[in-house]
Amino acid sequence: MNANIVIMGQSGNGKSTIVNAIMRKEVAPTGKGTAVTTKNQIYSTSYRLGNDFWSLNLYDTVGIELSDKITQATLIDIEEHLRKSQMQSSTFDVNVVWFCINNRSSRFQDYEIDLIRKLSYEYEIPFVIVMTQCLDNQIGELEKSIQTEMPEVVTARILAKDYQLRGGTIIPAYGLNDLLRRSLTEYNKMKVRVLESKLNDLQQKLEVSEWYIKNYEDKAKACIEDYVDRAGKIGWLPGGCIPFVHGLCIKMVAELHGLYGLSSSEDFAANIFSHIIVGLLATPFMVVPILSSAVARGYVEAAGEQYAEALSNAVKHSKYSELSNQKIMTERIRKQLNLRKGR
Ligand SMILES: Nc1nc2c(ncn2[C@@H]2O[C@H](COP(=O)(O)OP(=O)(O)OP(=O)(O)O)[C@@H](O)[C@H]2O)c(=O)[nH]1
Ligand SMILES: [Mg+2]
Repeated sequence: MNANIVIMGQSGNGKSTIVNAIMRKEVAPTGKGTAVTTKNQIYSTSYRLGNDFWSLNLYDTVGIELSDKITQATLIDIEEHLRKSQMQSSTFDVNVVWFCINNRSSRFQDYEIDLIRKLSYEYEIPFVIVMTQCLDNQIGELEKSIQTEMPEVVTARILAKDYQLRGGTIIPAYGLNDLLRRSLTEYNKMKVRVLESKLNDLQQKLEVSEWYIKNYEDKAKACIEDYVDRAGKIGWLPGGCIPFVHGLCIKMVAELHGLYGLSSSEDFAANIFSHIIVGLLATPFMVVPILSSAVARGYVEAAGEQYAEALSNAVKHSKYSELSNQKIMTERIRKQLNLRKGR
């Protein structure tokens, strides 16, 4: 089984040190100062995990820095590498990115979040955020905020090489084997997390689709027909029974809301109905003192159709994520109804 691990992150946070620790040899240059690694490079080795032997390809990359030409070139290279790894992979292969962040740095840069999102969404490759140079195993503020910002991404803490404190005390390296084991064995779980979060994100961004609206419209039509039938059964009514027809319309409006997946109470429907629909359709009522069955039917039908059309248009101009926001949706429906008033 193969595992392609891309090790990336800002300069100096210990990417090459990780490579050397896994290779058990000083193959990659490391050191203080910026940009020690000047070229992206693959190091291959084999690694035993239980009864399995993995052939590891570690891709040590040039440190990324904000608005740097080298960064652009590095990113293009990394993207190319990810694309190739994806294409050449068998189903059992692991492709994972270890995004290194120095545990001692104070914050996670916005561009780093964007980069992780972009690369993981584009290539569907799981990311592990590796907190490097962790002298103790306590979760810090930085790691907590990363977990909040990107709950789909796994974080890990490591010290890739023994660390000597000023007094001479040595903190032994830890975490790297665990990181490897998790990356290799929990890979499929991580992948599912990436896909789920991608789907969720897409849904948030997506405009409500045509077929979804069509489905609403069909249901709305049936609902309106039902209310029109009920209105038809009223028979001859004196003008004083107009509130009864209004009551029917309010119930219909509330039901239409429900059918469009929007929340609403009858109070809300009454409010929107009396303020807007009555303004649209009041004229026939005012001139016909005795309500015939046909007039009642016509009234309910017109109100229902106008309202359903306004709902459809409001939903059409919304994103999935907005449908549950009553405030936004009410505003949109009002706008649509007001447009009809002018017609
Ligand atoms: N003791 C100890 N030193 C570390 C560790 N990680 C990084 N360092 C030190 O930090 C410095 C930078 O580490 P590198 O591995 O060269 O960092 P890099 O991310 O490859 O840096 P660039 O190649 O410039 O992007 C070196 O002096 C390392 O020895 C660690 O886990 N333990
Ligand atoms: Mg390096």
